Amino acid sequence: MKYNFNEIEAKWQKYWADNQTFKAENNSEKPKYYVLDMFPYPSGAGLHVGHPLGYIASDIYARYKRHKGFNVLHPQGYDSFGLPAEQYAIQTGQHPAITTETNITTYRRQLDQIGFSFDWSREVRTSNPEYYKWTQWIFIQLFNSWYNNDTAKSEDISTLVSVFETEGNANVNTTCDDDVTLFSAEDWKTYTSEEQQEILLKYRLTYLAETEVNWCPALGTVLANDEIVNGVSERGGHPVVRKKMTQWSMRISAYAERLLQGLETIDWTDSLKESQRNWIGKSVGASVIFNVKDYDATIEVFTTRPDTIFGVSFMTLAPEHDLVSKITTEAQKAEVEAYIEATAKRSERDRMADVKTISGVFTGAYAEHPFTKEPIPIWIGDYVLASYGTGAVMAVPCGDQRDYDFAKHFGIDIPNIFDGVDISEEAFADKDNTKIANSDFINGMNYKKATKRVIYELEQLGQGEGKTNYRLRDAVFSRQRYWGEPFPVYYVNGMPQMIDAKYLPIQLPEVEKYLPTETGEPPLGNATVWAWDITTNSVVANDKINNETIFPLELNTMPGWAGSSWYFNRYMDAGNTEAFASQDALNYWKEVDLYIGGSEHATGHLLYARFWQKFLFDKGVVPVDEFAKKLINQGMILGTSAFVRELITDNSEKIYLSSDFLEGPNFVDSNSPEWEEAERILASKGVDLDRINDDNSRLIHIDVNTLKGNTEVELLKLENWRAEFKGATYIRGKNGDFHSKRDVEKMSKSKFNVVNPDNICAEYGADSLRLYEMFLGPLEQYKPWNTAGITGVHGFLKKLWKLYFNDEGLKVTDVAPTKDNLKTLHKTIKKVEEDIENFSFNTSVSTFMIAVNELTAQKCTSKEILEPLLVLVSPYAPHIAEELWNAIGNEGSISTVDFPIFEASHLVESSKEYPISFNGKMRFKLELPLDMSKDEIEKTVLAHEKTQAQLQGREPKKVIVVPGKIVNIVG
Ligand code: ANZ
Repeated sequence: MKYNFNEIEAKWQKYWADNQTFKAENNSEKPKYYVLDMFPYPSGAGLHVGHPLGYIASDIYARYKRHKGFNVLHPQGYDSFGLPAEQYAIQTGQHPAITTETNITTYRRQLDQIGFSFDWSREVRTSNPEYYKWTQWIFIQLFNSWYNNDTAKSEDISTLVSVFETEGNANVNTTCDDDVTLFSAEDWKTYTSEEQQEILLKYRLTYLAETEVNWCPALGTVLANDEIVNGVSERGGHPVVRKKMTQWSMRISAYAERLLQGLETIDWTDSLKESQRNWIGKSVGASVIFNVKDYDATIEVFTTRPDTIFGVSFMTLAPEHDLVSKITTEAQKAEVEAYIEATAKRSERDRMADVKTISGVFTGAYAEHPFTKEPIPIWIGDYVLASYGTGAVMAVPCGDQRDYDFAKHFGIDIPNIFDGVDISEEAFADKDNTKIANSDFINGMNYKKATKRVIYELEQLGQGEGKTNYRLRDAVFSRQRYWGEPFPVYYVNGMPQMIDAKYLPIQLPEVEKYLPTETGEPPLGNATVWAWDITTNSVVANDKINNETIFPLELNTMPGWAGSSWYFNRYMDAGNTEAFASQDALNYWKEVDLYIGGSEHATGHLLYARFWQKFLFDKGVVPVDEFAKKLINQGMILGTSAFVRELITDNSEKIYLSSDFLEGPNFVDSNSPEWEEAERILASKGVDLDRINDDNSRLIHIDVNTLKGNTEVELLKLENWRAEFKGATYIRGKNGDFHSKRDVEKMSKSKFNVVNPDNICAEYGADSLRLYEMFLGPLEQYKPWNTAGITGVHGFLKKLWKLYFNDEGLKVTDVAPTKDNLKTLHKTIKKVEEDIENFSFNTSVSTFMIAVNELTAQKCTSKEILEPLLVLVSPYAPHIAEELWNAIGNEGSISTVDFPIFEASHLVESSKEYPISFNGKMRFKLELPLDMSKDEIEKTVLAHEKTQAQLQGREPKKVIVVPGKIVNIVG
C-alpha cells in the first residue's frame, strides 16, 4: 500500500473535527495544561510558511502533554480589529467586517490543513461584539479605579472619594497626574460635581488628558511608541510628528514597580525580560529643589547621583520647561526664543539618539545651590527631555559625559569633586570606589554613603528627598480609526460618563465613509446614529442630541492592543454571556502554562497584557497576577529569494542570462562553447561584451515559485508570471539550463520569496510541512526556508510507512522484539521525551530518522515496537500516526494514548564483541556475554574453531583475558 498523504490527512482532519477530539474540558480529573499561541491578525495575504512555525511547536507540545495525561487547553482565535481592513475599506468602500470575515475563512482553511489540535469551540475574535463587550467592560472597571501605593493595589474610586471627603488629598499616596493641587475635605465639599469629576480624572486608571501624542498625518491617527520605528510609522513608513490632543490614556505607570517585580516570578526568556526592564526603566535617586535667584520660583530636578551635588556648576532645563519663559532675562530673550523654535522641530527620539550635537542657550537667570548658596547659571538645552523626570537637570560636568561636553563647549566652570580622578580623561568616575573631596560634609565618603547623607541633609532643608523614577510612560489609548472597539462613553458638558455595563456591548455604528471627517474628527464622526439616550439607554440618531437626555458618544476607538490584553482569559470560558469567564473556569485554568510567540511584542502586547492582568487580579476577577508562566519566542523563517540577471542594454530589449555566467558550480568561462553561443546571441542583438559583470547587468527578484529544484528556473512559468518576461531573450548555461541566484532575506510578498503552505501541503502533505519546519533548526533561531530540502523529511515519512506496509499490505506481526529492536525503541523514547521537554524539536526529527533507519535495517515487524513508535511520532506527524495506529488494529484517535515509558535496562549492553589476538595481532572477533567469567571466556575462546585454526595444534604459552575488552593468546 502506498503512503497516500492527501487522503489520509483529509480523513483525519475530518475525524478530529467531527469528534471534537481536541475539545478541552473545564472540569477534569486530569491535571490541566494551557498552551497558547499569539493569535493572528487575519491579513488578506493569508499564511506563508513562516507564520505556522510557532504554532507547529506549540501544537507538538500540546499533543505531547495529552499523551502525558494532561487535560490540555490549546485554543486559537483572531486579533481581528486592525488597520489593513480599514485601509481596504477606505479604498474600496467594503465594510471591514466583510474583509475580516473573508480573511478569517482563508486563515481557518489554511490552519486546518496543517493539522493543528486547536479547540475551535473556544475561538475568539476581538472584533465580535460578544467579545468586545468585555473589552469595554474592562475599560469601565479601569475608569472606576485608582491606584493606592500604600496597599500597592488598585481600588475602587469610591474609596478615594471617601478619603477626599474626610481628609482631602494631602496624604493620598498614589500615582496620578502631575498637576494635582492640594485640597482639604472642606474644599472638596464646596466643589461642584463637575469640578469633582475633573479632579477624579487625574486619579483614575484610565483618564482623559491633553497629552503630547505621536500623530501620523498620513494615517490620520495617533501611534503608540512601539508602533514607530526609526521615527516613522511601522506600517507604511509615514512621518510622525508630536502634537497635543485630548486622548484617553492608561495609567500603566502606576503598575511600573509591580511589572518589574513580577518578571522575577515568570519563566520568560532573559532577553525579553531585559527589554521589559529597560522599557520600565527604573532609576533610584533623589529629587532636589533649587531656588531661582530673584524670582519666586523653584526648579525641581531628578538625579540618580545626589552625591555629586557639590559638583553642580550649571543647570539645564528642557526648552519646553514651563519656567523658561518666566525666568529668561530681557537680554537673553531673543536668543532663547530662537533656540526653542529650532528645537521644536526635532523629535524626542532624534534628541535622545543624538549624543554628538551640543546645543543650548543661557537664560540669564541663576539658581541657588541648596548647600553652598552659590549662584548657578541656568541654561536650556535639548539634550534634556521634557517628558522624563522633571525636565530639568542639575549638571555635573565631572560626573556626567553630556554635562562635561556641554560645559567644555560653552566654557562653563568644571569643578572636580572626585579625589584623584583625572576628569578630562575620565568623566565617568568609578562611582563605587571614588571618594569625594572638597565637598563639605561628604568629604572622603564613597558613593553609597555620600548619597544617603546628601538625601538626609536635603530633607533637613526641605529641599529634596529620595525618589524613584520610571521611564515607563502612560499609554495613549485613543485611536482615530473606525475598525476598533468603540468606547462605552458619552459626554455631558464635556465630561466623560460611562455607560452602565448592563447595556454593553456598544456596537460600532455604520458609517458612509471610513476616513476622518472634513472637520478633522475621527471616522466615527461620520456616523449619523451615534448618540446616547439616557432615558432609553440606547444609541440613537445624532440629530436628537439635546444635551439633557441625549448626549454625544465618544468618537475615538480603542487601540489594537485592547483586545489582545486579556484574550487568554476569554479562552477559558469563551461562550460565557454573564462574565468574561466564570470563576470556576478561571480558577481551574488559572494561567497560560506555555505561551509561544514573536519577540517583537516584548514592550507592546506583552507589557499591556501583564498590566491588565494585574489590574484584573486586584479587582479579584482573575486568580493570578501574571497571565503566562513560561514564554518562548520562536525565531523567524526567512525567505530564500531568487534573482535573475538582466543585461543592462541601451534599448528596451530584455535579455536575461543564466546566473552561471557570473558564478556558481556550473560557471561558464570565456573559453567555453556556452560563452561562444552567448556571444553569438548577444551580437545578433547588437551587444558586444567580453564578460558579464555587475556593471553591465543587474539582479532582478523573481517569484520563487517559478523554480524547479534549488536554482533552475522554469522559463515557461517565469514567462507566465510577469509580462516583461514573455518573449524576452534567455541565454542559457551548461546543458541548456537557466539558473537563478538565491539569497536569504525576510520572507515577504514584496520580495516574491513567499512560500505558501497550501502548495507544500498539496505536494508533500502537512506532516512533511510540520516535520520540515521543525527540522530547519532550533525554534528560537532565524533560519532560511528552502523548499528543495523538504524531500528529506518527506522521504523519511515514506520510509516510516514502509515499516508498516509493503506492496502486499500490512506487515506488522506479533513476533517478539529482538534486543536490538528494544534498544532502538527505548533510546528513541528517551531522546524524544528529553527533546520535547527542552523544546528542542529539531533534534527529535533526526532521532526519528535514525530510529526508522535502524528498525528498517533490523527488518523489525514487531507490533510491540512499531505501536509505541507511533505515539512518539504522533505530536510531530499526527496524520500518519493516526492512520497507522488504526491500521495495526486500534480504534479511535491516538491523541490521548499514554506516552511510552522509557526503560533503561534495554540500553544496557549484555554482550561484547571481543577482539581475539594472537601474539598481539587481531585475527577475528567473537561476541560473548558480558557476565561471563574470565575462566569461561578463556575456555570458550580456546575451544573456538578459528582459534584452533590459528594454533594449528600448538599449545598456547599464555592466555590474557581482560573482561569486557580483549583476549590475547601468546604462543
Ligand atoms: C546629576 C548627575 C550627576 C546625573 C552624575 C548623572 C550623573 P536615568 O538613569 O536614565 O534615570 N536627567 C534627569 N532628567 C533628565 C532629562 N529630563 N533629560 C535628560 N537627562 C536627565 O538618568 C537620570 C540622570 O539623567 C539624572 O542624574 C540626570 O543627571 C539626568 F554624575 O543628575 B544626573
